[in-house]
Amino acid sequence: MYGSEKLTDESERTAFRKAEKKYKLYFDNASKKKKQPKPVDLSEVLDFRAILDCHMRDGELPPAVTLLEEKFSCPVFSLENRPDFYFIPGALSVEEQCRLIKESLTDFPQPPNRTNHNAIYGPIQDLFIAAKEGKVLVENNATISSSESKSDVSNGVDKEWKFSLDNVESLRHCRSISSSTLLRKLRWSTLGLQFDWSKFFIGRTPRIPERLSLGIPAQRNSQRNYDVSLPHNKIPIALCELAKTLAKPALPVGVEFQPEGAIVNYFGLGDTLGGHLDDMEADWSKPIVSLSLGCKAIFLLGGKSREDPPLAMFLRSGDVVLMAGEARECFHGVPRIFTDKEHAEIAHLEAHLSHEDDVSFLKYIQTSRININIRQVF
Ligand SMILES: O=C(O)CCC(=O)C(=O)O
Repeated sequence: MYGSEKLTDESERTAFRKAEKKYKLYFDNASKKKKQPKPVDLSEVLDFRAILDCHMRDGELPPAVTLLEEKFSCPVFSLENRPDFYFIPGALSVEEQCRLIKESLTDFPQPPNRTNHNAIYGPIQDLFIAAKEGKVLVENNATISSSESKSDVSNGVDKEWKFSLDNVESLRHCRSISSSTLLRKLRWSTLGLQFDWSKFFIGRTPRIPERLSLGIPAQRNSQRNYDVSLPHNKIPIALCELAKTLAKPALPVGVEFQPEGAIVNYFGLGDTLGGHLDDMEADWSKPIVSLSLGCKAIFLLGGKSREDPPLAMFLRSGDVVLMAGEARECFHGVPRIFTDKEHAEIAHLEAHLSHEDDVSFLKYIQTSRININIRQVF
């Protein structure tokens, strides 16, 4: 599901794959200078911000787009041919976006929450701070001469890793990796009930590809991969309250969303999230509340089969998507993020993170996108 797989003939087989290939980042090899992204035709990408602007000026909505009147404090759009899918452009204030970006990099990946690094390095404490301080993560069986934090890391199996400030020369005989590389390779972390992605994926390849690639309608696999025995903290209250409020347009009046688990996805240039279904929760009438932060992305919303041609739409920082009911049976994914100045559309974040204390957050988000998707598990 994560990463960029080799596009073989297989990739051309379904309408979903064709769309992924159309929007994916490719570089122009012809250019001798700096690698240039190949131009892509974005004319068919649905732009809900432009639709919102047009609506504010009393303009007409595109034929398949509907505005849900009086459903929420800001305009909520739905799509005629994709029931139970909701798009709330600019739902998050710039303050909320910046707070969530900071939490996604500092608090959310902290143990006992799990990340994609757990499988190799065990739980890692304070990765963002370590990256800021230029620390190196070193396998513990090596002799390290100088001071450093004790047992920052332990995978609970057979290896221990800890952060060191030592220079590269003294670490020559140790297995080590810089924390800035680890931060760049951070792909996901989980909040609340822990979802052990490593049981589901080997590296970047799904273990049960038939479910993800053949367009088989998903079964309700409640708690299939949530491991309630894994130590976990509840989802932070502020995020819980935000998700409860945002979920309202997708729920009947009087029904409350109960956030129990969340996945934070981190995207850098060239990273993709392949077409998939989220079928691990018990009750699909409850929405997935999905928040976009940082660089702009293209989101593909397909149908119940990979053969159904997906709709492409832009996701900008502050946009919120809700997928409930029938929409939960639709394949979806992220084939592209834009990190260049013209397309990333993060000027409001740059202005808000301009204080010198925020420079490390700003640097990260200028080339990254973060998605937080919050779920009711039971
Ligand atoms: O990044 C996004 O906007 C979508 C995330 C998603 O589909 C997922 O984590 O299941």
